[in-house]
Amino acid sequence: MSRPLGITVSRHIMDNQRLHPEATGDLSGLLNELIVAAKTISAEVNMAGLADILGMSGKTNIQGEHVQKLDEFANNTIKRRMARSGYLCAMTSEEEADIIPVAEGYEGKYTLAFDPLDGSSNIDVNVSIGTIFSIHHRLSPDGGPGEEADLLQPGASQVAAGYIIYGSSTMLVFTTGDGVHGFTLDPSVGEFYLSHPDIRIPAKSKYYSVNEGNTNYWQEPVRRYLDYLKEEDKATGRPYSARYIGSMVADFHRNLIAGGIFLYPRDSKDSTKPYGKLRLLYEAAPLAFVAEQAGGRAVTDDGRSILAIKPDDLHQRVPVVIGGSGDVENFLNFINGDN
Ligand code: AHM
Ligand code: MG
Repeated sequence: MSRPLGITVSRHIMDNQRLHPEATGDLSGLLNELIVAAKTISAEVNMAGLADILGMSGKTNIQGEHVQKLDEFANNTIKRRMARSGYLCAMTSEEEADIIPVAEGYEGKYTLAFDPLDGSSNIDVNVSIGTIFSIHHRLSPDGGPGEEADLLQPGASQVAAGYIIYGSSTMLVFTTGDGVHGFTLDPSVGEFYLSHPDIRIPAKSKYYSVNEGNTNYWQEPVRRYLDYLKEEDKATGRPYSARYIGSMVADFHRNLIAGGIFLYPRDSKDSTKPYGKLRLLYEAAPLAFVAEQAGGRAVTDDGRSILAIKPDDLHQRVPVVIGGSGDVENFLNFINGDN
């Protein structure tokens, strides 16, 4: 069977670099390293069920190697590959409490925040999971190791962000600030090909994604908004439909392509605290950047722009409302008391 001569992700990255004569190639190099890590994780995710069987004891696989938990494997794969890439000065991961240093002598000018395998409750049940990443320029002078302050930057200053979804196929979706592009992995040749150029999230949809089991913990305007979604729409004669996978990457990806709004509101009644479950640096901010680059919006459950929030902590949580511009606008009408 002959293969289509598609645009590979490396070609896309190089073409993009040519549009920026001032570029040194470091960002392109960084993205390419990350893509190699993603392919490694994708291969392991696809082997997940099998590795368990082959491992039997849960300790060793057929090659006699240690069988790691997938999220641990994903974390180590990214951390080890990126530590000697020469492009980063520091990293932070959902799996690690402290800042992750890079190897001495390999310090570069960017930082990386990542969630190695988001949707961990879905790992063992064969449901889509994903890796999320966020890249910033370092703030400290080039040369030595990075500091926590280099990572604690608002989402608005991200240089690139995106995710890899391990679903019925593996897809990479990312932005460097010039729109959002999606690439599908052809596993037989190990290449990501451009499959979804210039993705635009539909402004208004008929779908919402939220864990409604938490309804009683939400603030009143959020509850009223959910009631509204379940009312019959005058135009269609139908209410919104619920779609909740429980992996943010998968829920977000579905909404990005098909339209929809995703919510993870705070589950505290204390409106002075920015609670919620999702983490700002490596879950909310990167997906907010992707959403806004695709024409959508991302706000907190009290209407603040997610990209504008300056983090105080590497693992800070933030309530998230993210989706098409019209859908989020509608949500804001409830928060602002216009509905
Ligand atoms: P994780 O990073 O530990 O996997 O947790 C984040 C995940 C998101 O992917 C998802 O949106 C959310 O947790 C689901 O939470 P819940 O089970 O409370 O609905
Ligand atoms: Mg996560």
